[in-house]
Amino acid sequence: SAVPLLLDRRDAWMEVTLNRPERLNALDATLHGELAAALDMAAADDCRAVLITGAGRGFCAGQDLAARAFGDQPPDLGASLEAHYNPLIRRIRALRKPVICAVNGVAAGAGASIALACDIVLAARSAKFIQSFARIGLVPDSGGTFFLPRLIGDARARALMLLAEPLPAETAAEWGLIWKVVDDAALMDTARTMAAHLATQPTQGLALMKDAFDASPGNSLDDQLDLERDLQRAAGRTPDYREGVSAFMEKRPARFTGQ
Ligand code: T3D
Repeated sequence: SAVPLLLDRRDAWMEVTLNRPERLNALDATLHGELAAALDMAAADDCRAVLITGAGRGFCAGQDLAARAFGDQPPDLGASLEAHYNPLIRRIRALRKPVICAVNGVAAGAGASIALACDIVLAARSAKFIQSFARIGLVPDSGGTFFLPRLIGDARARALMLLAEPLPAETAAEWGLIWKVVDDAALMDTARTMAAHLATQPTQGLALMKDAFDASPGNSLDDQLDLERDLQRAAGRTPDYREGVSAFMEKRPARFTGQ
């Protein structure tokens, strides 16, 4: 399709749609460029939540392998990760607002890793997650070997990656890989309702919460307690905290500004 990425600014949140449906939204250099620009825009914009999804029957089939047909020289995939995949994952993780992923269909290779990098993953009941790297002789990338064992444990993560077997969305939810499975027809409504809700919430506090989760895997309990102290100090200084307490005391809904 002509436009490989669709960007839709809704009320207070942004919807990003991978749009190469004929290739199951596989990533080529152009799509990578557009995705980077879109995420930079989402970061700079005053929107308060981001929703990432895919057009058509797939979410994302990872690297576009048609762009990898090589002659005498093998491509430098390290350079590709440096240039595209690592910055993409870092951009998603660095967003100071909640990121929802609506996995509308198959998520394979780096496509699965992109979903796992998001804060809350919803998947259509028909969706599948495939750690397809082993099928083509590669290693999982885009943070897959970081996220997967942390989410579902080493035994399941290793087997999924070594076997490259598809994991149905229902099992992914049972295992704690994702937040919830939703009927296919209800996926986008559910995801958009969630994005709209999160966009009314105390955005700074949510961003600080993400900082706590990001640091947790590498921290001792003592370090994490110290970090929670620092983050809580910052949260306690936000106008939204003041509003949250006032609203509670006045028995009315809070009107958070995201500040
Ligand atoms: O290279 C680097 O920079 C290193 C970074 C690597 C990161 C990675 O993501 S490596 C992993 C790359 N991805 C894959 O290996 C997945 C390849 N795709 C598949 O295995 C299958 O397509 C799926 C299991 C995802 C879905 O299968 P199915 O049967 O539902 O669909 P299909 O018929 O295979 O695909 C539909 C079309 O999309 C088809 O085109 P056609 O025949 O209708 O013209 C297929 O070729 C195309 N397509 C699907 N995935 C890719 C793709 N074209 C290019 N690249 C793809 N990754």
